[in-house]
Amino acid sequence: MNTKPSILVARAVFPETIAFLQQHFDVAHNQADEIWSRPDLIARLQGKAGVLATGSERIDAELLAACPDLKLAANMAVGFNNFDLAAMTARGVLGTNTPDVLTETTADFGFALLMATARRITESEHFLRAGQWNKWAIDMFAGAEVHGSTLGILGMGRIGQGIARRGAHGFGMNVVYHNRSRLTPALEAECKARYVAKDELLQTADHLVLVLPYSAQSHHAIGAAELARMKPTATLVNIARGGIVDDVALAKALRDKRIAAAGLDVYEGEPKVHPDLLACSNVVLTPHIASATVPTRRAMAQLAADNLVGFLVNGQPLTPLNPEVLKKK
Ligand code: 8YV
Repeated sequence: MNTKPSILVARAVFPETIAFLQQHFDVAHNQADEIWSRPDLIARLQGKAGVLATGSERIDAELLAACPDLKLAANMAVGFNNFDLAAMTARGVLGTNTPDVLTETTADFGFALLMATARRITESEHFLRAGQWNKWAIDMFAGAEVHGSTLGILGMGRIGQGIARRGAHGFGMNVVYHNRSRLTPALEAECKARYVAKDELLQTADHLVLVLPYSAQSHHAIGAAELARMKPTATLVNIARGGIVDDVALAKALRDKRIAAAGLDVYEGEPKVHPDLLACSNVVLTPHIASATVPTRRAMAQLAADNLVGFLVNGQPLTPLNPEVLKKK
């Protein structure tokens, strides 16, 4: 008789992750990486104690009511705005995420996007590929300075701190940040970062990087009013979540040269990208790949799998988001 708990892996993962999970669970998976409708997902979750989810699966009150056997949703992401954590806690369903393992990789990408944006790398490559490069020109793709400039960071968690360290120590940047709470003096010193009010951040940053979690409070934290406060020479980089920036307002600011350029890895309503952004040449657009290196994606998948085994087999998750659920048991 099979006594293993049943779980669902909602998206394609590395084959070794499936093999690892199969040692402990009866595993239904989606190695074909089909896009399931919500009713499909709910149907496949019937009788499942756990789900390995990605940012694409919304776990909310309606889904939980329809999936009464579910005890754990293990997100393969550090962000968890696809979870209604209050609804999960109310139903005694645990949520876990994958912090730490992606911090440095994501900070690397944030910096890469900042550099590509400030130095107009993709825009100039498109020009070259289009056969338009026929002479040198003094101002050809002249961009903004990175070294020695002022780096602004909105949201100063682990990834924000990684970007601050890169900017301060690698590029001699003057780092200012704004966050819900201030870092300890020791961390501020390590990151060489100075806490400022949001308005000062907007006004002083030459490059503003967004690394804050998405919530109702951070929805459109950067809209027309905020963009109007920024320097006309500034660049804006979003590696956090779509919805933190008002994409329509940003496209207008880019069109009107209210700011110089933007680098975006995340979008409102992704994978759709607003056509107004697609029409702008002064924006670098990447498809939500900030954590995408093979070692990091392996580490994220393993941590999500370890959370499934840790909780459903041993009662001990590694990175719980609502640990109050554990106390209730
Ligand atoms: C994920 C992310 O690739 O960790 C996060 O929060 O945004 C990315 O690393 C994405 O959410 C898929 O789960």
